[in-house]
Amino acid sequence: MKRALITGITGQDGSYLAEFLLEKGYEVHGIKRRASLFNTGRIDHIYQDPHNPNPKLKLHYGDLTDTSNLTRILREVEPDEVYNLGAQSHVAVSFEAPEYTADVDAIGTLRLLEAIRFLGLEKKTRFYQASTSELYGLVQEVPQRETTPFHPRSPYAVAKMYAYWITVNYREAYGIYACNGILFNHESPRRGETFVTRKITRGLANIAQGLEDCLYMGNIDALRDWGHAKDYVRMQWMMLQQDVPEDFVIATGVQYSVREFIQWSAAELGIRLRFEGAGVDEVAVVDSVTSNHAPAVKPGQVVLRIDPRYFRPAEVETLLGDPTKAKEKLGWTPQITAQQMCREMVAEDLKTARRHRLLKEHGLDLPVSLEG
Ligand code: NDP
Ligand code: GDR
Repeated sequence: MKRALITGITGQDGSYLAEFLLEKGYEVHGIKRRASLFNTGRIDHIYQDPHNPNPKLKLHYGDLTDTSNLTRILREVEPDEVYNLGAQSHVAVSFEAPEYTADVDAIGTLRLLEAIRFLGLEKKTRFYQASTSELYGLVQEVPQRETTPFHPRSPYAVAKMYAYWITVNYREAYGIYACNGILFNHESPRRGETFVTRKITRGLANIAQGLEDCLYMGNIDALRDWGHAKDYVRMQWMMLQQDVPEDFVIATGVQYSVREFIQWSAAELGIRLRFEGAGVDEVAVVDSVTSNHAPAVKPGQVVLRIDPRYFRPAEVETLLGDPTKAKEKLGWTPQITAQQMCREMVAEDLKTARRHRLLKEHGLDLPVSLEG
């Protein structure tokens, strides 16, 4: 039986990857951070009681900033495969916490690779690094592929650029089977609530149910190549099953704007929107409501405004990936379109919003965080 270690197992991708590897018969180990609240909501459904004599999923307390902890866990687990998904993964937050982001995302990757080397696991342990389309930043070529030059535009992307190259370096210098997956944006109902797609689907579902009044957004003309996290974790595993380690772009090859994603989400709720005004004064107004998903919404209501707080000091305006190499060499193609994913996300957020509305109607109010 193969053993895998996942950093970031409590995150969006970590949870889908853990499910995927368990189904493949792996023993899965994950690193979770100590927090003052439970932070395992995304993996509770696959959690196994530690009193079980032979659990297939084991969690270890740890942190990518803690070298001795990472080294001890690697020594105990001796994994066949390490998936380094742990990161301070929010681009906007990285402008506010640049040093921490570098420590976790850049040096954290070095710590893991160096621990593999220090423990003499170079020939046993395969390493996957969660690299990102943010490396392309100010794009030099359209669409972006493995050979497109990098121009990172945030402390997050600069930290991930170090992680990318240290992964390549340990492959070249020490013969470690180490690969970068250069993944374009991927989402799901488990996406963190402050990333743009989930902020939109959750925010509009809450507005539809009367739990919030208005959604405040940043640059809604940004263009992204959005896929589904389920499709992308399959590819993370495939990359570690080859004879020779290589880096791959993972994308759908189709691009949409944040504005389009807003329109789709509203349409799923039976709301037709029209945009009025320009720049920071632009708003989205309800044109009509055609379903019972949105009982709290009325024509003429302003449901979205622009708030410059959500603009970034340096923006990545457009990203579009070319997944040809992944298709040709690994036979990978994404199965879920951005529109299908949007439908799934809205449906899940609407379910939650309905539950919250019912609780509220019965005097059992739950706080709905407006932070985005
Ligand atoms: P999430 O933000 O959902 O998950 C990040 C994970 O990292 C969480 O488990 C988080 O723990 C953990 N983490 C954060 N800081 C530390 C730390 N100091 N030590 C250990 N663990 C830590 O990200 P995603 O699942 O979306 O992304 C997975 C990886 O892929 C990330 O590295 C991200 O940068 C990268 N990526 C993501 C893309 C996407 O579109 N989703 C695209 C390209 C790359 P906790 O739950 O406690 O916060
Ligand atoms: P991104 O994802 O920065 O691409 O990084 P995010 O969803 O945060 O932003 C996408 C685009 O939407 C614009 N935007 C807003 N973004 C947020 N979060 N909130 C807003 O209110 C808002 N309004 C407009 C952004 O400016 C941006 O252009 C994600 C993360 O998962 C990274 O970890 C990963 O590496 C990259 O995708 C690929």
